[in-house]
Amino acid sequence: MFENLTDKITDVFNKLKGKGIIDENSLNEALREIRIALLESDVSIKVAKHFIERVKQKALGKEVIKSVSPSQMVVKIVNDELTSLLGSESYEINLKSKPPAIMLMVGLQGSGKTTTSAKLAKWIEKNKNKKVLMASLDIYRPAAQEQLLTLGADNTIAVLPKQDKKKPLDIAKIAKKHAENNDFDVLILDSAGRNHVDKKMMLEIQEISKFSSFTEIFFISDSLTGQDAVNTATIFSEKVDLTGIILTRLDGDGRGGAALSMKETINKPIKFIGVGEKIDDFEVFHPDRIANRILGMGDVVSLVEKASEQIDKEDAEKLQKKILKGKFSLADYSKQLDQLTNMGGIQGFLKYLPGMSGLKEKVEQSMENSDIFKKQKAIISSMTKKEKNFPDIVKASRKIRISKGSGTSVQDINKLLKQFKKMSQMMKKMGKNKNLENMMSSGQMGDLQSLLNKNKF
Ligand SMILES: Nc1nc2c(ncn2[C@@H]2O[C@H](COP(=O)(O)OP(=O)(O)OP(=O)(O)O)[C@@H](O)[C@H]2O)c(=O)[nH]1
Ligand SMILES: [Mg+2]
Repeated sequence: MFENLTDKITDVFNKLKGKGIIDENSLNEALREIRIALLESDVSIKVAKHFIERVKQKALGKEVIKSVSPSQMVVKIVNDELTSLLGSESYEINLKSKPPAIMLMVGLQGSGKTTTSAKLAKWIEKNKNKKVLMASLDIYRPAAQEQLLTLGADNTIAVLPKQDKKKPLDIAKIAKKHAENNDFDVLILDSAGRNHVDKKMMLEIQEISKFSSFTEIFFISDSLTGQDAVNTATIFSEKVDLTGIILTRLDGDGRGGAALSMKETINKPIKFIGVGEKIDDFEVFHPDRIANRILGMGDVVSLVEKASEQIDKEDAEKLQKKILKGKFSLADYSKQLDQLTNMGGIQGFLKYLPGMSGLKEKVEQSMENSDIFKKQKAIISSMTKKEKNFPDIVKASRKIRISKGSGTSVQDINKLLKQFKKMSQMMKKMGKNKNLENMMSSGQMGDLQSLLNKNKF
């Protein structure tokens, strides 16, 4: 899986590597080729288009860090966007429920539901130390229930005995009772394969999905079916309340498009992947590792990460000095606001101020109110250099000019100036007081805390 994409993207990066400077033309050319590579890998047109737009936006707006080359920066940006396309973080399986935590496996015929039920059961027993029961709701395919019983026997996983002449919904209820009576922590219900055009079968799964509360309803998807997998997932997600996706056959030679389009299209995380026919061929889905596998450039990525950490650290230290000397200007403040969108900005710098780490959470809360920050940034960008350094000179006529230039009101400007003044005073106080730890505990920081609480920082 992904080999073709890896080869194509490696080619693009190799071409870029030869260039000292990456201008907009060569960036466009590289992105065009990456876009084609994505489409050839069966990524949907919309997803590929958005992906390229995001990479371009980031690449053009990014300052190149001195110790890395422009092409290395592009690798890092593509890597980050690829990771975010795949889902950014690994999701934990949800076992939070009064036992049994019930999970339902749904999907098209032959997508891997039964095999995956057993793999998941084994995984939960091994990694979460829980007692798992499986039950087959497939009364349609001959020997379907036996298939699950055999898988259970071969791998020492408990399975509900075969149920004759029962409807799937009844079997689900029996299985739940059985799990409750026998102290099982988890119940995995394997449903019969169905086609989304089969109304009766879709109605049935809808009904089953509502008979009890489920901690997980997994859509089991064959990654070899590419874009079709995404279309089917969309239809299923409209009918049942999916909590996640398990992609099977990632060991196959498909092109990987399903993995890349799934999250963005149906906004459900991929939680696990099947990578073979055996019971242990099953893994938690780690978007960063898959991105790394696709790009095959982990070393470049970590090089850029280290270099940017260093820059962040240097910036933060410079800022810290300014603050402690009482030389923090509105321009510095605006720069910090810029970084807020990248995260790690103010928080990153708070990290380097002794005693300030406790405020991180508050800053995070206040970050949510980014409209204020946008306004403030607009105001500051309409100021002259002198005004940014000496805000006291901003009087009536200047305020009117700035408000026109930034599309804000004089009141907004007053608010910002007042807030900044308070902030500067506090920072000066901090500069004089060597022991910030003491300041925090003696309550002198109360002012700053309450400012943050009110989202005014
Ligand atoms: N290579 C590979 N094969 C897989 C994987 N997952 C499932 N399979 C194979 O796919 C085939 C079908 O799997 P099942 O688990 O029976 O599929 P199902 O969705 O239960 O099928 P129905 O119940 O008929 O709808 C089996 O031969 C499995 O061994 C995987 O991750 N990799
Ligand atoms: Mg099956």
